[in-house]
Amino acid sequence: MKEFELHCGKYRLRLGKRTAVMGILNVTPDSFFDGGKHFTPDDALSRARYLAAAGADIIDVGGESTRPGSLTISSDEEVKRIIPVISHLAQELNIPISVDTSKSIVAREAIKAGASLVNDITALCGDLSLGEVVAEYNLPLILMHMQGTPKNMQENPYYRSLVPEIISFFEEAIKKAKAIGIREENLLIDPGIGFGKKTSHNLEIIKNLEKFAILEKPLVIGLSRKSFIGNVLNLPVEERLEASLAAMTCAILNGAHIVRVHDVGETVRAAGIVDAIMGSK
Ligand code: PT1
Repeated sequence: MKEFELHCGKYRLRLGKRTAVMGILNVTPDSFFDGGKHFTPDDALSRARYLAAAGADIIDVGGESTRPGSLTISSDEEVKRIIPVISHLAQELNIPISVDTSKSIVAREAIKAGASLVNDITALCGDLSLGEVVAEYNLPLILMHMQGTPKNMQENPYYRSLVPEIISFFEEAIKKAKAIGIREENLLIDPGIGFGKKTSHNLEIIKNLEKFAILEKPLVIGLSRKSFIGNVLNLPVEERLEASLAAMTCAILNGAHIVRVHDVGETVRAAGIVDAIMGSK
Protein backbone atom coordinates (compact mmCIF):
# COMPACT_ATOMS: atom_id res chain seq x y z
CA MET A 1 0.00 0.00 0.00
CA LYS A 2 1.22 3.47 -0.84
CA GLU A 3 2.56 5.47 2.11
CA PHE A 4 2.04 9.17 2.73
CA GLU A 5 3.07 11.75 5.27
CA LEU A 6 0.49 14.43 5.98
CA HIS A 7 1.59 17.74 7.41
CA CYS A 8 -1.20 18.95 9.70
CA GLY A 9 0.30 22.16 11.13
CA LYS A 10 2.74 21.06 13.83
CA TYR A 11 1.72 17.40 13.50
CA ARG A 12 2.99 14.76 11.08
CA LEU A 13 0.63 11.90 10.27
CA ARG A 14 2.16 8.79 8.73
CA LEU A 15 -0.35 7.00 6.58
CA GLY A 16 -0.14 3.53 5.06
CA LYS A 17 1.95 1.82 7.75
CA ARG A 18 -0.99 1.37 10.06
CA THR A 19 -4.60 2.44 9.75
CA ALA A 20 -5.26 5.90 11.18
CA VAL A 21 -8.43 6.35 13.20
CA MET A 22 -10.40 9.58 12.97
CA GLY A 23 -12.81 9.91 15.90
CA ILE A 24 -16.11 11.66 15.23
CA LEU A 25 -17.09 14.52 17.53
CA ASN A 26 -20.56 15.79 16.68
CA VAL A 27 -21.41 19.08 18.32
CA THR A 28 -24.94 18.96 16.98
CA PRO A 29 -28.39 18.44 18.43
CA ASP A 30 -29.42 16.09 15.59
CA SER A 31 -26.72 13.62 14.44
CA PHE A 32 -27.87 10.18 13.40
CA PHE A 33 -26.09 8.21 16.10
CA ASP A 34 -25.06 10.52 18.92
CA GLY A 35 -27.06 13.65 18.11
CA GLY A 36 -27.41 15.92 21.12
CA LYS A 37 -25.24 13.77 23.38
CA HIS A 38 -22.22 16.06 23.16
CA PHE A 39 -23.93 19.31 22.37
CA THR A 40 -22.75 21.49 25.25
CA PRO A 41 -19.08 22.52 25.16
CA ASP A 42 -18.38 20.55 28.37
CA ASP A 43 -19.97 17.38 27.01
CA ALA A 44 -18.09 17.78 23.75
CA LEU A 45 -14.78 18.21 25.55
CA SER A 46 -15.22 15.15 27.72
CA ARG A 47 -16.25 13.09 24.70
CA ALA A 48 -13.13 14.30 22.82
CA ARG A 49 -10.86 13.41 25.76
CA TYR A 50 -12.43 9.97 25.79
CA LEU A 51 -11.83 9.50 22.04
CA ALA A 52 -8.21 10.66 22.36
CA ALA A 53 -7.58 8.31 25.31
CA ALA A 54 -9.09 5.47 23.27
CA GLY A 55 -6.39 6.02 20.65
CA ALA A 56 -7.81 8.38 18.05
CA ASP A 57 -5.16 9.74 15.66
CA ILE A 58 -7.37 12.67 14.64
CA ILE A 59 -10.57 14.19 16.04
CA ASP A 60 -13.06 15.40 13.46
CA VAL A 61 -15.24 18.16 14.88
CA GLY A 62 -18.52 18.92 13.14
CA GLY A 63 -21.28 21.37 14.00
CA GLU A 64 -23.70 20.63 11.17
CA SER A 65 -25.40 17.30 10.62
CA THR A 66 -25.04 16.01 7.05
CA ARG A 67 -26.91 12.76 7.42
CA PRO A 68 -29.61 12.06 4.81
CA GLY A 69 -32.46 14.59 4.94
CA SER A 70 -30.64 17.15 7.10
CA LEU A 71 -30.77 20.88 6.41
CA THR A 72 -27.90 23.37 6.44
CA ILE A 73 -27.43 25.80 9.32
CA SER A 74 -25.99 29.34 9.27
CA SER A 75 -22.24 29.86 9.52
CA ASP A 76 -22.84 31.92 12.69
CA GLU A 77 -24.54 28.98 14.34
CA GLU A 78 -21.86 26.56 13.15
CA VAL A 79 -19.08 28.84 14.46
CA LYS A 80 -20.87 29.22 17.80
CA ARG A 81 -21.12 25.45 18.20
CA ILE A 82 -17.62 24.34 17.29
CA ILE A 83 -15.07 27.14 17.79
CA PRO A 84 -15.00 27.07 21.62
CA VAL A 85 -14.61 23.29 21.49
CA ILE A 86 -11.82 23.40 18.89
CA SER A 87 -9.83 26.06 20.78
CA HIS A 88 -9.95 24.00 23.95
CA LEU A 89 -9.05 20.74 22.24
CA ALA A 90 -6.23 22.20 20.17
CA GLN A 91 -4.57 23.40 23.37
CA GLU A 92 -5.22 20.34 25.44
CA LEU A 93 -4.72 17.38 23.09
CA ASN A 94 -1.61 16.40 21.19
CA ILE A 95 -3.33 15.07 18.08
CA PRO A 96 -4.54 17.02 15.06
CA ILE A 97 -8.10 18.36 15.05
CA SER A 98 -9.97 18.32 11.78
CA VAL A 99 -12.98 20.50 11.03
CA ASP A 100 -15.94 18.93 9.22
CA THR A 101 -17.29 21.95 7.36
CA SER A 102 -17.98 23.17 3.84
CA LYS A 103 -18.08 26.85 4.76
CA SER A 104 -14.99 29.00 4.26
CA ILE A 105 -15.82 31.32 7.18
CA VAL A 106 -16.17 28.38 9.54
CA ALA A 107 -12.99 26.76 8.22
CA ARG A 108 -11.00 29.96 8.73
CA GLU A 109 -12.23 30.41 12.31
CA ALA A 110 -11.58 26.74 13.05
CA ILE A 111 -8.02 26.96 11.70
CA LYS A 112 -7.38 30.13 13.73
CA ALA A 113 -8.64 28.21 16.78
CA GLY A 114 -6.17 25.38 16.06
CA ALA A 115 -7.75 22.95 13.57
CA SER A 116 -5.11 21.56 11.22
CA LEU A 117 -7.09 19.59 8.63
CA VAL A 118 -10.28 20.42 6.71
CA ASN A 119 -12.92 17.80 5.88
CA ASP A 120 -15.11 19.10 3.05
CA ILE A 121 -18.03 16.82 2.17
CA THR A 122 -18.67 18.92 -0.97
CA ALA A 123 -15.12 18.49 -2.37
CA LEU A 124 -14.92 22.22 -3.22
CA CYS A 125 -18.32 22.18 -4.95
CA GLY A 126 -20.00 24.22 -2.21
CA ASP A 127 -18.41 27.43 -0.92
CA LEU A 128 -15.89 28.51 -3.58
CA SER A 129 -13.67 30.28 -1.03
CA LEU A 130 -13.09 27.17 1.08
CA GLY A 131 -10.21 26.08 -1.14
CA GLU A 132 -8.57 29.50 -0.85
CA VAL A 133 -8.60 29.27 2.94
CA VAL A 134 -7.05 25.79 2.84
CA ALA A 135 -4.41 26.96 0.35
CA GLU A 136 -3.60 30.06 2.42
CA TYR A 137 -2.87 27.97 5.53
CA ASN A 138 -1.24 25.12 3.60
CA LEU A 139 -3.25 22.41 5.37
CA PRO A 140 -4.57 19.03 4.25
CA LEU A 141 -8.05 18.81 2.74
CA ILE A 142 -10.38 15.81 2.46
CA LEU A 143 -12.33 15.84 -0.80
CA MET A 144 -15.47 13.76 -0.33
CA HIS A 145 -17.79 12.57 -3.09
CA MET A 146 -21.50 13.24 -2.79
CA GLN A 147 -24.30 13.09 -5.35
CA GLY A 148 -26.84 15.83 -4.58
CA THR A 149 -27.09 17.57 -1.22
CA PRO A 150 -27.67 16.07 2.23
CA LYS A 151 -31.32 17.15 1.97
CA ASN A 152 -32.08 15.37 -1.33
CA MET A 153 -29.20 12.93 -1.92
CA GLN A 154 -31.11 9.77 -0.99
CA GLU A 155 -34.18 10.54 -3.11
CA ASN A 156 -33.10 8.53 -6.15
CA PRO A 157 -29.34 8.04 -6.46
CA TYR A 158 -28.35 6.83 -9.91
CA TYR A 159 -24.99 6.03 -11.51
CA ARG A 160 -24.31 4.96 -15.05
CA SER A 161 -21.04 3.46 -13.87
CA LEU A 162 -20.46 3.85 -10.15
CA VAL A 163 -16.73 3.59 -9.39
CA PRO A 164 -15.45 5.14 -12.66
CA GLU A 165 -17.88 8.03 -12.20
CA ILE A 166 -16.62 8.73 -8.68
CA ILE A 167 -12.99 8.44 -9.83
CA SER A 168 -13.67 11.02 -12.62
CA PHE A 169 -15.30 13.27 -10.05
CA PHE A 170 -12.11 13.12 -7.95
CA GLU A 171 -9.91 13.82 -10.99
CA GLU A 172 -11.88 17.04 -11.53
CA ALA A 173 -11.88 17.94 -7.83
CA ILE A 174 -8.10 17.43 -7.65
CA LYS A 175 -7.61 19.67 -10.72
CA LYS A 176 -9.81 22.32 -9.15
CA ALA A 177 -7.92 22.15 -5.84
CA LYS A 178 -4.56 22.48 -7.61
CA ALA A 179 -5.81 25.44 -9.65
CA ILE A 180 -6.76 27.21 -6.40
CA GLY A 181 -3.21 26.65 -5.13
CA ILE A 182 -3.64 23.65 -2.83
CA ARG A 183 -0.61 21.40 -2.98
CA GLU A 184 -1.16 17.90 -4.25
CA GLU A 185 0.41 16.38 -1.13
CA ASN A 186 -2.30 18.06 0.95
CA LEU A 187 -5.19 16.27 -0.76
CA LEU A 188 -7.07 13.22 0.50
CA ILE A 189 -10.08 11.52 -1.07
CA ASP A 190 -13.20 9.91 0.44
CA PRO A 191 -15.87 8.08 -1.62
CA GLY A 192 -18.63 9.39 0.68
CA ILE A 193 -20.42 6.28 1.90
CA GLY A 194 -24.15 7.07 2.27
CA PHE A 195 -23.97 10.37 0.37
CA GLY A 196 -26.27 9.91 -2.62
CA LYS A 197 -25.79 6.14 -2.72
CA LYS A 198 -28.14 3.18 -2.47
CA THR A 199 -27.21 0.26 -0.24
CA SER A 200 -25.92 -1.67 -3.28
CA HIS A 201 -23.77 1.32 -4.30
CA ASN A 202 -22.15 1.48 -0.85
CA LEU A 203 -21.37 -2.25 -0.90
CA GLU A 204 -19.90 -1.99 -4.40
CA ILE A 205 -17.67 0.95 -3.40
CA ILE A 206 -16.26 -0.90 -0.38
CA LYS A 207 -15.72 -4.04 -2.44
CA ASN A 208 -13.89 -2.06 -5.15
CA LEU A 209 -12.09 0.43 -2.95
CA GLU A 210 -8.67 -0.64 -4.29
CA LYS A 211 -9.60 1.00 -7.62
CA PHE A 212 -9.24 4.43 -6.01
CA ALA A 213 -5.51 3.81 -5.57
CA ILE A 214 -5.09 5.00 -9.16
CA LEU A 215 -5.57 8.55 -7.84
CA GLU A 216 -2.47 8.18 -5.63
CA LYS A 217 -4.05 9.99 -2.70
CA PRO A 218 -4.61 8.86 0.88
CA LEU A 219 -8.02 7.22 1.10
CA VAL A 220 -10.45 8.14 3.89
CA ILE A 221 -13.69 6.25 4.51
CA GLY A 222 -16.60 6.83 6.86
CA LEU A 223 -18.99 3.94 7.24
CA SER A 224 -19.49 3.77 10.99
CA ARG A 225 -23.08 2.72 11.85
CA LYS A 226 -24.45 4.04 8.54
CA SER A 227 -27.83 3.00 7.19
CA PHE A 228 -26.53 0.61 4.50
CA ILE A 229 -25.53 -1.66 7.40
CA GLY A 230 -28.99 -1.28 8.90
CA ASN A 231 -30.52 -2.09 5.54
CA VAL A 232 -28.46 -5.25 5.01
CA LEU A 233 -28.90 -6.62 8.53
CA ASN A 234 -32.15 -4.97 9.57
CA LEU A 235 -30.57 -3.44 12.68
CA PRO A 236 -31.06 -0.12 14.43
CA VAL A 237 -28.13 2.28 14.70
CA GLU A 238 -27.23 1.18 18.28
CA GLU A 239 -26.69 -2.40 17.11
CA ARG A 240 -24.38 -1.77 14.15
CA LEU A 241 -20.95 -1.83 15.83
CA GLU A 242 -19.82 -5.36 14.86
CA ALA A 243 -20.96 -4.92 11.27
CA SER A 244 -19.25 -1.54 11.12
CA LEU A 245 -15.99 -3.18 12.21
CA ALA A 246 -16.42 -5.95 9.63
CA ALA A 247 -17.10 -3.44 6.84
CA MET A 248 -14.12 -1.43 8.01
CA THR A 249 -11.91 -4.51 7.83
CA CYS A 250 -12.92 -4.92 4.17
CA ALA A 251 -12.12 -1.26 3.59
CA ILE A 252 -8.67 -1.58 5.20
CA LEU A 253 -7.86 -4.69 3.17
CA ASN A 254 -8.90 -2.76 0.06
CA GLY A 255 -6.66 0.21 0.77
CA ALA A 256 -8.28 2.64 3.25
CA HIS A 257 -5.67 4.78 5.05
CA ILE A 258 -7.97 6.61 7.49
CA VAL A 259 -11.26 5.40 8.97
CA ARG A 260 -13.76 7.92 10.35
CA VAL A 261 -15.63 6.30 13.26
CA HIS A 262 -17.77 6.80 16.36
CA ASP A 263 -16.33 3.81 18.28
CA VAL A 264 -12.64 4.63 18.54
CA GLY A 265 -11.43 2.01 21.08
CA GLU A 266 -13.17 -0.85 19.28
CA THR A 267 -11.85 0.38 15.93
CA VAL A 268 -8.26 0.78 17.18
CA ARG A 269 -8.30 -2.85 18.37
CA ALA A 270 -9.96 -4.24 15.23
CA ALA A 271 -7.75 -2.23 12.85
CA GLY A 272 -4.68 -3.07 14.97
CA ILE A 273 -5.01 -6.79 14.36
CA VAL A 274 -5.77 -6.29 10.65
CA ASP A 275 -2.64 -4.13 10.33
CA ALA A 276 -0.54 -6.70 12.22
CA ILE A 277 -1.70 -9.54 9.97
CA MET A 278 -1.12 -7.54 6.81
CA GLY A 279 2.35 -6.38 7.90
CA SER A 280 3.44 -3.21 6.15
CA LYS A 281 0.25 -3.48 4.05
C1 PT1 B 1 -17.86 10.67 5.68
C2 PT1 B 1 -18.70 11.51 6.49
C3 PT1 B 1 -18.17 12.81 6.79
N1 PT1 B 1 -19.90 11.15 6.96
C4 PT1 B 1 -16.22 12.34 5.57
N2 PT1 B 1 -16.95 13.19 6.32
C5 PT1 B 1 -20.63 12.02 7.69
N3 PT1 B 1 -15.00 12.73 5.11
C6 PT1 B 1 -20.12 13.29 7.98
C7 PT1 B 1 -26.38 6.95 6.71
O1 PT1 B 1 -26.51 6.43 5.59
O2 PT1 B 1 -18.26 9.45 5.33
N4 PT1 B 1 -16.66 11.09 5.25
N5 PT1 B 1 -18.92 13.67 7.53
C8 PT1 B 1 -21.99 11.59 8.19
N6 PT1 B 1 -22.94 11.48 7.14
C9 PT1 B 1 -23.85 10.41 7.04
C10 PT1 B 1 -24.22 9.94 5.79
C11 PT1 B 1 -24.30 9.78 8.18
C12 PT1 B 1 -25.04 8.83 5.68
C13 PT1 B 1 -25.15 8.69 8.09
C14 PT1 B 1 -25.52 8.18 6.83
O3 PT1 B 1 -26.88 6.50 7.74
